[in-house]
Amino acid sequence: VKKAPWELFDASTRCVVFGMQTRAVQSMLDFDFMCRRDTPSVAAIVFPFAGAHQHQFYWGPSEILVPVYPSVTDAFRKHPDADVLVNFASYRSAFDVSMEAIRPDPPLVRSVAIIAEGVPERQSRILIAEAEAKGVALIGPATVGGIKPGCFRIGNTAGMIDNVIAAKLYRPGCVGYVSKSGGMSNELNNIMAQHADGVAEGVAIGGDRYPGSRFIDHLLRYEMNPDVKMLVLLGEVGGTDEYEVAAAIRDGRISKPLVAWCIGTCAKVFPYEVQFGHAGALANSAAQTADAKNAALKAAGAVVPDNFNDFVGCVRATYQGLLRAGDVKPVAEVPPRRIPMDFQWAKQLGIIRKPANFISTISDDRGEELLYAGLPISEVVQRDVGVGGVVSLLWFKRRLPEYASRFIDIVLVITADHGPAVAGAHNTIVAARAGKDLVSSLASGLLTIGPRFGGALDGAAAAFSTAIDEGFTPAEFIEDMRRQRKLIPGIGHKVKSVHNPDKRVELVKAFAKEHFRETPVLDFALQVEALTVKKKANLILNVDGCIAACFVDLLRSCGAFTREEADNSIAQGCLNGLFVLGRSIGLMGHFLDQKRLKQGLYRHPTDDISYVLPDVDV
Ligand code: Q5B
Repeated sequence: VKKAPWELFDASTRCVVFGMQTRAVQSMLDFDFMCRRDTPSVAAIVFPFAGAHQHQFYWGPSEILVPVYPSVTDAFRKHPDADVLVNFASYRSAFDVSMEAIRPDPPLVRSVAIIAEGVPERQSRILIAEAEAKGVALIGPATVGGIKPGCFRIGNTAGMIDNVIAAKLYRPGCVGYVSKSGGMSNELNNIMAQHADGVAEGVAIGGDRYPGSRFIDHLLRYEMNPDVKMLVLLGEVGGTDEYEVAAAIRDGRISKPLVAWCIGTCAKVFPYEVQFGHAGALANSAAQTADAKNAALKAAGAVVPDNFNDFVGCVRATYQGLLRAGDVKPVAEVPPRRIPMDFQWAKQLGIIRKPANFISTISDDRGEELLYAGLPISEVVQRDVGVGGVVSLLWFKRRLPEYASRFIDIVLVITADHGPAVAGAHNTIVAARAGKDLVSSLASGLLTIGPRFGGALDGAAAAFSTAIDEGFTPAEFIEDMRRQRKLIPGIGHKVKSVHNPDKRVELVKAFAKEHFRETPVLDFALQVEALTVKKKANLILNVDGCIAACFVDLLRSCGAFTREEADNSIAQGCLNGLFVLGRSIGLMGHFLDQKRLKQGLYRHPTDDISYVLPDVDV
């Protein structure tokens, strides 16, 4: 599409955005929709770190897909209607990315906006020379870009949608402005909407010492543009570009009324040269001071206030003058198309709510720091609460007394492994030798945990505590279980017995006796054991039963739980969880061991299987 020489952007302008800047792209599309553009201004995105794909965005209330390409060249070749590159590359790659669009002959673009700050000045100068040679307009580096109401918005220029609406940027006014930065542009957008009829086009050239385009370049474009009736320049201390503008007024190249102000007049109160926020905002000579430049602009015929407070009055007076002279017609107000508010933003503003599908009360990763039951992770580490402390935070949502966390640590240590022969380890080993991965082999072992192997803790806790609560004697309890034809969970072991005591059980018992306030459930379980071992020496209180009994005593007596909370936690299955957690360590050990040993597929020896088949009459 042929554009007038002063026109960088119009209502059909399409661009390619470099960088996966999804928020900026959505802002541009929202602006387009609001301005009633027919087509989205973003034709494509370039993201070198992913293959070609499509990314979903909103077009007003509906959804659209914007193609993503791995290179600038690909994107422009696929979208010949795009002639602007909005370059969000970092200062490290902004040069190469821009060059990819400018260097070809003919260039792939008519204009490039470079957002990055800190682009090396040497690279900026090469870019400027190359762009000039190819007739490509540069905006930036170190800028938000610019905006042409009703037509095109570069990236995040003009900020959030509410700001765009407040500054009436969805429809053109008659003011063409130039400034250095996004903040200064925002100020101007607002002033032009309130004290004139709004912005026709605004460009922030960027705060570097070597901007890709200068004030004069844009002001001369605006001078040629019949839709621009009034010019505004908001410069700053540093550099001499404002003198070129003054010269253009003097020699008649700029004839439209120009309101100008260079900020930084306060620099003179400092006893030394002040470097303001932008790289170029430093007066290296008397001529580069804001005062000198304001004086030169005023002398040339620009409308220059005495101070920034009067700037607004100058804008208003100049616009009113144009109105009175009939050079400007009042703008017909057209309401912008409504952009649906994003859910997240509306929620942040507190104007909508919706029931959550999930509720989590144990951890939160949304803030600056991960929280475990409200405790920042750095505190968890600093206080050295150990794995036992983390279990108490994530399982019980509270910090337990130090001895309780230590007890959990001990339980995890003693349940971590019991050799390769036990049911769970056996299955992990078989799975590992069948070529399965760590997670599958671990799962195979874990899925073996059940009421006979390692998963008797919950049952033991329920059985012993109910017996006590209901006032059974140990003998009555054993008889009751026998009558129900149930084995007592937590009693009995395949290899451990009175004659071959389980050291793990001794350790758990000793700790509980030393640290717990009281141990009624453990005492009851030991009285049961005293009776069962009379029947058979292996009917000892086993590791599951001992941990379970002690844990009920802990939850009920440590003071961190009400009785109801303690009983609920037990009923919810937290005790088997202790064995699962501890034994996972050993199961993974067995998996790694088998892999290290490069053990082949396991096949059970047939001489170890008794084949007893039914007799069938053939
Ligand atoms: N009898 C553990 O059985 C075992 C009885 C009982 C009353 C009982 C058995 C049992 C309950 C479940 C339990 C956790 C299967 C065990 C663990 C982790 C581990 C594992 C490891 C690790 C052992 C012989 C006679 C029979 C039975 C009677 C047996 N248990 N009576 N209550 N609980 N316990 N599991 O040796 O008259 O002759 O018919 O199921 O707590 O898993 O290391 O291996 O860290 O990995 O096969 O420590 O006790 O004995 O079944 O031949 O029974 O005693 O009725 O009486 P056994 P059985 P009768 S810890």
